Amino acid sequence: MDDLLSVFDYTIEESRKLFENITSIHNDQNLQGFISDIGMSSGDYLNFQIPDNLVVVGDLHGDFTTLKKIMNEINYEEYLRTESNMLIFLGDYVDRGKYSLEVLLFLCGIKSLFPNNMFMLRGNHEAYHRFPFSAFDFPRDLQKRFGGFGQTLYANTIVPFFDSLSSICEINGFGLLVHGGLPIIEDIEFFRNYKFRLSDLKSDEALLEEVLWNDPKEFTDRNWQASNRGLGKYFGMNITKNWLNHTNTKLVIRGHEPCMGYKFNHDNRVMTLFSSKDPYPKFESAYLEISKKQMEALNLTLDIKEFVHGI
Ligand SMILES: [Mn+2]
Repeated sequence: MDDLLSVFDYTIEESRKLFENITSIHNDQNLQGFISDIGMSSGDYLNFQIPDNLVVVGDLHGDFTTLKKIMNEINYEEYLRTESNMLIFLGDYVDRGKYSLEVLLFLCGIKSLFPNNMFMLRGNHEAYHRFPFSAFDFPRDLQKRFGGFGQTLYANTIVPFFDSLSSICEINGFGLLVHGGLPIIEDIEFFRNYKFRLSDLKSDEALLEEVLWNDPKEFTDRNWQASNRGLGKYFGMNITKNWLNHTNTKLVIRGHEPCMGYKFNHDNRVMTLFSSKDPYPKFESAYLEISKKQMEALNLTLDIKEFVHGI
């Protein structure tokens, strides 16, 4: 665990090198297609068979303390040494908490050691340069700490790193992992080639915005509604049912909304995980840890909350 804390001593140059290294790992993986025996990457879309074990962590928002606790609890080095164990983060690494840079550097450090079974998905806070919003302080934090070098680090190194992150991960027979939620798909023709459509969200900004910004809502009279957030939409139960029926998945696991660690929508078919505590004193944080057997046995009554750990 000492390694974990060394990110606090990184120079700006060491930080730049680590980000660039991970950006090139992501770009190689996206080009290469296959990541491991159980997975492939196609740009923004990752696709895996059910791994032996799966850990999913929700929004972190610069909360290094909670990240450290979760990594200690799962014993991440031991866990990731087995390549069929997967660790997936749902995005929103920066802003609000005190340690945005350290959270990013630590996650990049894990990725450099375990490139094939640790994945960071993109959150809306990793796409500010595409969809700007007011509560975005990260570049200002970097500028305060490092002056003009901080601005350069953000613009020249961190933005390309953010652009190299995939946005969607589908685990066949189990679930869809994404930061915000399901896009509003009402024409089922979409599902004929949905994997292809999801593989290049960077050139489909409307779809990317929804994936990063949408939230589930309990509608009975409509499929969707504009979001109060100003970006993205609220997606209703019909959108969820449609998606799950036309893909080989049982549920959606997403972050994006503060809650008491986790919450369910749409008859337990949409699970929200939130893993940030320090910047959100009124909420709780949690992560998911589930085995292959448990994923395979999961039925529609969804006993998945047994596998959620408060932290
Ligand atoms: Mn978010």
